[in-house]
Amino acid sequence: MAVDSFYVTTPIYYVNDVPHIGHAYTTVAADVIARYKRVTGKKVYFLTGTDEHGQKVERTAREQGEDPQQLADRVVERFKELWQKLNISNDDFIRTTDPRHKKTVQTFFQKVFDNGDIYLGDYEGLYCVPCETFWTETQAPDRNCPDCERPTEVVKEKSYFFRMSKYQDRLLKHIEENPDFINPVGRRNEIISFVKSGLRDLSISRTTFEWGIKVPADPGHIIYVWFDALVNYISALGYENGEGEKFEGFWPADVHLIGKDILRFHAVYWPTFLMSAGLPVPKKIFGHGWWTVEGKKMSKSLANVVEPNRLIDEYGVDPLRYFLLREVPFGLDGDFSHQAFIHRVNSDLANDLGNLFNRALTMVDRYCDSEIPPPAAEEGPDQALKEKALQTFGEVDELMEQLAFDRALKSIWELIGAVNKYIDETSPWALAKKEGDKERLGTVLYNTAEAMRMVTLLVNPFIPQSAEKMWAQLGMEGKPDQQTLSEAGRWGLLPAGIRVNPGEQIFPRIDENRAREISVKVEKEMVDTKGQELISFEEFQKMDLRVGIIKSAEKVEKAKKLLKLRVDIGTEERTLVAGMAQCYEPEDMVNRKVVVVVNLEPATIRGIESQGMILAAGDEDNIILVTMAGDIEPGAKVR
Ligand code: ME8
Repeated sequence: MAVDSFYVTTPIYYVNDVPHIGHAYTTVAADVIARYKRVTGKKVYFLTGTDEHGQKVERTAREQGEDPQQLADRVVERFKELWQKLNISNDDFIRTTDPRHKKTVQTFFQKVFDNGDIYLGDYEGLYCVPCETFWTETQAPDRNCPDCERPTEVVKEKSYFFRMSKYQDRLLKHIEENPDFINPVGRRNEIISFVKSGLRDLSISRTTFEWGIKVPADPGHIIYVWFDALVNYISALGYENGEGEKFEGFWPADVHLIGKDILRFHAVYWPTFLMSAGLPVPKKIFGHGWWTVEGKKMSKSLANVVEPNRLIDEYGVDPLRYFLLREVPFGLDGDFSHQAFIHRVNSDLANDLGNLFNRALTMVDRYCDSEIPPPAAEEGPDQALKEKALQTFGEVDELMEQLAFDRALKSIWELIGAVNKYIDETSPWALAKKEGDKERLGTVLYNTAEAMRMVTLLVNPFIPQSAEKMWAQLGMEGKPDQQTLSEAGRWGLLPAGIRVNPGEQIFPRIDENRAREISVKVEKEMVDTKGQELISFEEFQKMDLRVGIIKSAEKVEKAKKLLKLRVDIGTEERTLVAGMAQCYEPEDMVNRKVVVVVNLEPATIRGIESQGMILAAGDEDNIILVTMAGDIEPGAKVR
C-alpha cells in the first residue's frame, strides 16, 4: 500500500430506514477525516454506501407492498441527497446490489471455500431479523435478542458454516499486538473478552428467504447478509478483478468508522474472513458512541427520530456538522437536545468565530480602505499570537490522528480566543486615532487577518462551506481545500495589499425565541404521535381505499356544512355525505379525483344514506381534500 494513501469508510446503511442523525454522525465524522487527510497531502479514498440485501429489507419491502429492489432504489436516493446536502465528499458510493459487489462477494466466498474454511452443516438456533444476527439458546435464554431485546425467531435449516473458531488465537494475538487496531480502548477490551470466551463457527448462508447473493456453487443458499455487507470495503476497490491498482493502493483500510452497535461484526467476523482469504486486515476499527434524543433512545415508535434535513433547512449545514463533532467526545455516547444545539451554535460559531470575522474585517475596511496592510516590526503580543497559531497546527494534527474531534475543535477555538484577546489588547480603534500609530495599526491588523487565515485552514475540514466564505471574505484566491497544510500553514503568507470582502454574517445568531418555538413544535409532534397504538400492515389492509371521481355535488338543505355527493368508484356510483360545505362550493368539487373509503359501514345523515367517506385533511374550518396528483382511473386501489 502506498504510504501517501488513506482509505476511510463508513458502515453501509440499511435501506429499510431513511437516514437520521445517527447515520449523519458517522458520515460527517468520516468526511472530516477525509477532508483533513486530503489537506495534509494524502491521496484519500472515502467510501460510503448502502446495505440492501437480507431478511430485514425483504420484509420491510413486503410490508410496504414493494419489491426489495424498488425499496432500495427509492431509499438510496434519500441517503445520496442527504450526503450532498451535508457536503459529504465521498469518492465512491457502493450499493450491495451493484454487479461489481455481487461478483466480489461470490469470488471472496469461493476463495474462503477453496481454502477449506467453509463446510455444509445444519443450523439450529435463534435469529434476530432487525439485527440480522444469529444467537444460541444459551446466549438468549429468554429468546429475546441480547442486543436489541426484541423477540428472535427459531431457525432450523441447512447452512454453510465458516470456520471462525480456527482463527481465534490468531485474531487475539493480532488485537493484543496492535493496540490501535480496535479503538477506543474500552471497546478493544470488550472484544478481547469476547474472543477469549471462545469463537464458534459462524453460519454464513440461509435457505429460507430469497433477497441476497447466491452461494456460487449452491444457488439454493443465500449468503448471510453480514458476510455480503462486510465485503463492500474491498469490492469498492475493484477486488473482483484480482488485486488491481486501486486495491493495492488503498488496502488495508486505514480506518473503518462504525457505531458501537456493529463492533463485533467488524472486529471479529471481518478480520477472520480476511485472514482466511489471505488478505491483510484493516489498520483501525473505531467504534463511536450512540446519540440519544432529549435523553431518550431514538426510535420510530417514539417518533423522536431527529431528521437531519429539518435541522439543515432551519439552521444551515455547518452548525449541524460542528455540533455533532464538538459536543461529544468521539467514542462516548451523547444526547441531542435542541437547547444544547442552539447554545453551542450561538456561543462558538456566532459569538466567537463569527464576531471575530465581523469586527476584524470591519476594521480593515474602515481603517485601511479594505486593503490588508503590510506588517512592520513585531512588538508586544505579536510573537505570542504567531506561536499560538503555529502550535495549534501541531496540536490539531496530533488530535486528529487520535480522532479526538472535540479536542481538536477546542484547540482551534483556543486560537480564536487568542485572536480576539489580541485585538482587545492591541486596541486597533485607539491606534487608528493617531497618525503616528498608523504603522503599528497596520501590523496589528495584518497579524489578526493572518491568524484568521490560519483559523480558516484549520476549521475547513469541519465546516467547509463556511470556510470557503471566510477565505473569500479575507480576499484570498482559490479555496481553502485546495491548500496543503504544510505549505499554507506557515506564518506570513497572507499577501499584503489584497482586498477584503466583508459581507454577509457567516454565522448568524439563532434567535432563541424562534428556536424555542421550533423545539416546542417538534416536541408537540412527538407527543401527538407518542403513545399512539400502532397498527399492523394487515390491519391497515382491511381498509379498502379507492380512487373516486366526483360526478355531482349539492348542498344539503338546512345543514350549513353538509354536501351530498355522487361519486364514481369504478365499479358503481355511490352517494356520500361530506361535512365540507364551509370550505368548498359544490361546483368546485365536481370532477375532482378523491380517495374514498369504500368499505365503511353506511350511515344515515339528515335522512341520506352515506355509502362511504372521502378523505380530507385539516380541522373543521380549513378542510383540504386529498386528491390524486397524477392521471389515474376511478376504482384504482390506494395503498
Ligand atoms: O448496521 N447514534 O446499518 P444501519 C449514533 N448495514 N450512530 C448511529 C445511531 C445513533 N443513534 N443510529 C445509527 C448497519 N447510527 C449495517 C452495517 S457495514 C458493513 C453494515 C450509525 O443502517 C452507526 O454508525 O443499522 C451505526 O453503526 C450505523 O448507523 C448502523 O446503520
